Amino acid sequence: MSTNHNESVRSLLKVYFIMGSVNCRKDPREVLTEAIAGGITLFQFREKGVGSLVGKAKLTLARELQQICQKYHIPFIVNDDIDLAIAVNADGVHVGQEDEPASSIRERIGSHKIIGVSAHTLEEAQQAIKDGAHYLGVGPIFPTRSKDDAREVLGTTLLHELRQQGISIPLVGIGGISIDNAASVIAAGADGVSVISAIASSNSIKEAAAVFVSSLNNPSNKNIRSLYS
Ligand code: TZP
Ligand code: MG
Repeated sequence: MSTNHNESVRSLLKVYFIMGSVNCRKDPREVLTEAIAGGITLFQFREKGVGSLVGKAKLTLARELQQICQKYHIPFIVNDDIDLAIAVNADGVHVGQEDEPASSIRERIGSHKIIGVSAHTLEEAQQAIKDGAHYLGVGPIFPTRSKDDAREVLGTTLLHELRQQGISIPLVGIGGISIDNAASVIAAGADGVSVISAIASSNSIKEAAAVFVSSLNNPSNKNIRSLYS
């Protein structure tokens, strides 16, 4: 896919679903298929944490999830594992501050692939932009149980600050985002929300995704708490 246009990445970030096998209460293939049916706009394969798949099993799941994404024209992003992204010819990668800089990743994966970088400060954001990131993931916005080594909770302050400083790159908020607080993330300046558990742990994956989509398209929509009980 072409990433020459900031705007195409911006619209892909709206409801950015992230998961790996450990985040799923049922078959990840089913979870992804239902989330796509609910209207997610982008998918990131993040196979991390205790009990996560490695080696061939990880590669196989990546390929299967990628095929589902391809069938429904949802770009497939790989978290951290650049070699895996290259092996499967993913649409892009997402990396953290501990990982390789975007500039050297671009040389390895090619200029037409999406590169997302996590940023926790203004300085990290400015550096990632210099290095050629297409979008920034900002968080954790709220407390999260989905990341063992999560940094300090930021609230929506950094999103505001980045926009106030004139940063116009696509931004997505991450960490503890639910239907109840998603609108505040957008109001602070994000183009979309990255979500693991509020979709993957829902009793009804498709409806959960659809509620995010409709609430972000129409922030006055009522929340549907029953999906998470
Ligand atoms: N990076 C910052 S917070 C987080 C990641 C990967 C986890 C987000 O998961 P959840 O369940 O949506 O809080
Ligand atoms: Mg990382």
